[in-house]
Amino acid sequence: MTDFTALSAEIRELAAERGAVVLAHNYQRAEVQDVADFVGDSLGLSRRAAATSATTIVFAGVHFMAETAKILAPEKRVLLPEPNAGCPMADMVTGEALVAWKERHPGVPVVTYVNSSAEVKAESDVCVTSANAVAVVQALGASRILFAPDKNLGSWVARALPDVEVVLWDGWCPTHEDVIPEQLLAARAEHPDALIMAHPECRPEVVDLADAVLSTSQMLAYAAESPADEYVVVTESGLIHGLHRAAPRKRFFELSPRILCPNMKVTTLQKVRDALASSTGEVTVSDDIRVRAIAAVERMISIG
Ligand code: CIZ
Ligand code: SF4
Repeated sequence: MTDFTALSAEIRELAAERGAVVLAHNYQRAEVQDVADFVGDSLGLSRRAAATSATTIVFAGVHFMAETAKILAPEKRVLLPEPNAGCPMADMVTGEALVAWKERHPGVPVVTYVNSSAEVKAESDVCVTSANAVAVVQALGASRILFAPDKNLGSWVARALPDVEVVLWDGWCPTHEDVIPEQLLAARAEHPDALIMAHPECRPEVVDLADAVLSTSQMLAYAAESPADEYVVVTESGLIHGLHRAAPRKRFFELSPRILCPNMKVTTLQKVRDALASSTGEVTVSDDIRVRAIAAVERMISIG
């Protein structure tokens, strides 16, 4: 095993020197999670970014997450250690394409998953996360909505709220879309006493086989609070590290093959160190887009 001790110490020293805070997403490499000041989901981390007194935020995650932090904390410098860390799902819709879609459905509110660019958020009425999508859409009270970009999360909302017609954008997370029902059936056979927790970015036929459908933050809370001792975890592999921290005496099983998001794994300790040392990878959002994007994010926060 690589010894990360020296690099981690250097990162902590640099962060203190520069007045920086290091945030890491639940899907990051274990050693990157361990060096961070806070680990969490994209919205939780963005709220940390807004609340911290630090002037620089190093965001170990993917581009849309750093952008969301910048939207909520515009006066701070937000650094993405690996600028090529993107999200293929977020890239499946552009602001321009969303505007054209809205024009075909005049007057129908646009509900957008936080896994989207600032430009797309700016064209949306309200954002949602996987933790609050059902609650936010319910509170919206509309009989028909447009939902982008994740068709799987949108289908989950539609099934939870049969009175709402959900028009789906054709987007998906390649990492979660790859999970097939047979993998869950095999895990169920191998671990008959375990509860299966699945992320709503998985296909409906996968979600149907789970005992609980949860966001990453919800999985952490569920595993800590539920009386069960064993869990099968159907989301990106990085969450296993956090689950062991949240519930140290419980057992967590992954599917085979493992669920991995390559974009979440490109950020290494070296890259976090380099971003801190040379202030590289700054993420910016133009004022015009930011003001409209924050309205959609704040509407979610106020109703979710
Ligand atoms: O919102 C997030 O951080 C993502 C991508 C997943 C989740 O369920 O927390
Ligand atoms: Fe995007 Fe999926 Fe990777 Fe999350 S796990 S960053 S939704 S590709």
